This record gives sequence, structure tokens and C-alpha cells, in this order.
Amino acid sequence: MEKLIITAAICGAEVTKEQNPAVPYTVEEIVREAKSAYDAGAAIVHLHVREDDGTPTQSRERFRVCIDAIKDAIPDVILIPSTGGAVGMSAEERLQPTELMPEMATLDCGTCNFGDEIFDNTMPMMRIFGQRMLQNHIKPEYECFEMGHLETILTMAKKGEVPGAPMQFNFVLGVPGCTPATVGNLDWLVRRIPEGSTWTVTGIGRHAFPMAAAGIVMGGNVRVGFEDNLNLARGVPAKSNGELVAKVVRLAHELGREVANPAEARKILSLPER
Ligand code: KMH
Ligand code: ZN
Repeated sequence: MEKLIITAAICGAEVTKEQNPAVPYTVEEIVREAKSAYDAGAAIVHLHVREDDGTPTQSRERFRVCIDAIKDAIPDVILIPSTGGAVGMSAEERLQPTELMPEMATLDCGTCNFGDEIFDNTMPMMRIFGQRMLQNHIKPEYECFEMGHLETILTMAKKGEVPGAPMQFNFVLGVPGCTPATVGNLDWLVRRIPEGSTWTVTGIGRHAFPMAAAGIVMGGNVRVGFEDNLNLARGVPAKSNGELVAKVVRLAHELGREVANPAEARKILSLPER
């Protein structure tokens, strides 16, 4: 088995300091959380950014400032800026971080329920996102919240509408209204990805660590972080993203899987060396 790549989704667009005071908003807080995750063993940081008051934003300028500050602190980390942003944002708004030429960015693979709201990713929108990533040589992380999202994106890749092999998938399971976080559902998805692809699993809320364990033993990779889960255990708020990552590292060690550093993760993901 390849080494395990751990991604930390340090911030997200929906969670707030009221839910957990360690959720980062300011540039300094975002750097603090990225570094805590990296120091604990994360090779990748999945990045959303906020205004100082916590409002989610896809501002190119805010992303530029945060990315530069993170790179100053931890130069070799792999950054995956979000093009999902927050529910309700337009495609153009969401696409701003791709203008900064990151090595990767998320590409969400279909419209779905998102709690009480609808997360819009129509086919025309996805074609625009795919086109931008092809033009700017950005490797997408294909986020699938639903079973059908995988078939959708595979068809688009076959038509050349989005970047093709080797593809990296992130199966985000357990979002209210989307595909539930079960090992059976994860297995169904993993069996359908093209040979040579890589994949990550993200379990939402209380599913974070059970899904992490499944990802570790099934040969995939794992994402944790405040975007997905605020607690280290039931009723125990995590003090940092680093604590969440450290728990995955402990699970990996117990289960006999080594953890990849960013250089090793770049090789596994077929990204150019830095
Ligand atoms: N904030 C969610 C609505 C992504 O980063 O690409 C979508 C999201 C996906 O977080
Ligand atoms: Zn995200």
C-alpha cells in the first residue's frame, strides 16, 4: 500500500467560532491552523478563507494573502483551494482562487442537497470549472457528495470537458441530504474509479474517524478538519486541526500504514515536484 496522504480541511465556509472557538477566520488564525495540521502530519491543506468577521469569501485577494502567509510558514505543503465556496455563490465568484494558479483545486461534481440548502453545480457550471482547470493546468480534486456525482464526472472526463487521468477523488460522505457515510457506499464508489486514480474519504461529523479508519485500511487517503468535524470525540471539541490530524496519524500507525510527507504525496498524486 502507498503511504497515507492526510488532508486537513482547516476552515470550511459553514462552521463558526460559536460552534468551536478554534475555527479560524483571520489570516493569522488560518496560518496557525494550517501549521498545526501540517506539524501533526497533514501533507495537504484544503483551503477556504473568511473575512475577519467570519464571513466566507472567495476573494482572489484574500486567497492570495492567505496562501502567501501559509507558504511562508510551511513552504512545501500542498494547498487545495476551494472552488465550492459557500452555498449560493456564483461560478465566477467561486472560481477566483484558480486565477492564482494553485497546483490543485476542488471541483464539485454535481448539484446536491446540503442540509436545508441546495449546493448548485450544474453541468454548464462544471464545464466552466473544468475548462478553467484545463487552461490553468490545475489538477482537480473531484469532490463527490453523491453516488451519481462519480458517474457524472467520469463521463465529463471521457468527453475531455474536465481534466482526465490520473484523477484524484474525494468522497465526502455523510453531508445531510447526500450519500450516507457507510463502508458499503465507500466501497461502491472506490470500485468504480478508473485504474491509476487516487482517492480520499471525508466523513462528516461523527463519521469522520470511522471513515478515516475505512480509508486507511482500504488503501485510500483521509481528510479531516473543522470544515467536516469539530470534535475529537463525542462531546470533546478539538482544540486545533492538528489534534484531528494527530488522531488520524495514531489510527494509521495502529493499523500499520505510514503517513506521506508533501513530497511523497506529490509523487502519489502525480503532481510535479516543487
Ligand atoms: N462549502 C460547501 C458548500 C469545496 O470546497 O469544493 C462546498 C465545499 C466544497 O466546501
Ligand atoms: Zn471545502
